[in-house]
Amino acid sequence: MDPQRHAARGPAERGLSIVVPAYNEAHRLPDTLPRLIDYVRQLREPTEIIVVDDGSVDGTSELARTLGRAAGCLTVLQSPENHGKGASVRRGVLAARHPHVLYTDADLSTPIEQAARLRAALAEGADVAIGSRRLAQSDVQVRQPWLRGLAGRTFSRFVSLCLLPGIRDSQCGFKAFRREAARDLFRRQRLTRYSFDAEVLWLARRLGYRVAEIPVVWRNDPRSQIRLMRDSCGMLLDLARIRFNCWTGRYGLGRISSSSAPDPQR
Ligand SMILES: Nc1nc2c(ncn2[C@@H]2O[C@H](COP(=O)(O)OP(=O)(O)O)[C@@H](O)[C@H]2O)c(=O)[nH]1
Ligand SMILES: [Mg+2]
Repeated sequence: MDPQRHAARGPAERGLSIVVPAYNEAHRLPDTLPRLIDYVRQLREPTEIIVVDDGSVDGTSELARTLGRAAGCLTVLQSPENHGKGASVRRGVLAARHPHVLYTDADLSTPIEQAARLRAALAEGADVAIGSRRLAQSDVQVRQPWLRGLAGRTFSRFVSLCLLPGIRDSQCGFKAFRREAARDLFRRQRLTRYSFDAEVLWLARRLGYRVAEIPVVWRNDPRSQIRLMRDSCGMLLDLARIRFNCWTGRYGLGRISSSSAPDPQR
């Protein structure tokens, strides 16, 4: 592993890109975007907000442009068709310009102020810092409905058993990356729907990036777009796809140099 890559990082890394995947979010953006814009204004460092509209049919893009016009820090990337949350996060992350890249769900179930916790972990040497609802210090103030919560916990446990030992919550929609790590990981990403988080974290470990799981606040917004039965089955199939993609060389892992090989301690 390259020690330079993991050295503590200082003020050179000022600058934050916030990516918001948005599928039919016209009902939530009037609350979400002003909160994000207020937050980035307070930071006093280079910032941008990238809304990725994934083929919405409710005027999400137009509304985002209107809400962001005065702020001058908001970009809207619009896809004509729906490609999935994973595809949209990828598009936003690859367009990001600042050294810290964070993605958040449009409902801000994790308040954006929690970004400071993830960025502190990046500043201390992590390449990837993931929000978690399942650590002792996590503060879940409004829970998901019990069936949705049970499905989420079961999936996370399954991911932890099969792919990501030691990671308690792979699915929280609030994650931050150092930009170079993000570009490397999201260029390799293949899954376009909800399991992309697990895929990106699995790739991060395989490539020797340092992943930190950080407790965050969570206030669930009940207006979920996930369709439990359909999406749960698809997500389980996706986990098998990660193994398949690995065997068939689709992640380009054969090109990992010995200096970036996975750390067997993790
Ligand atoms: N781009 C994209 N985003 C999606 C899609 N489905 C959901 N999202 C986004 O994913 C995020 C999480 O969705 P949400 O409904 O809050 O899911 P939950 O809280 O996990 O039940 C939101 O920002 C949605 O707009 C999709 O098909 N494409
Ligand atoms: Mg949500």
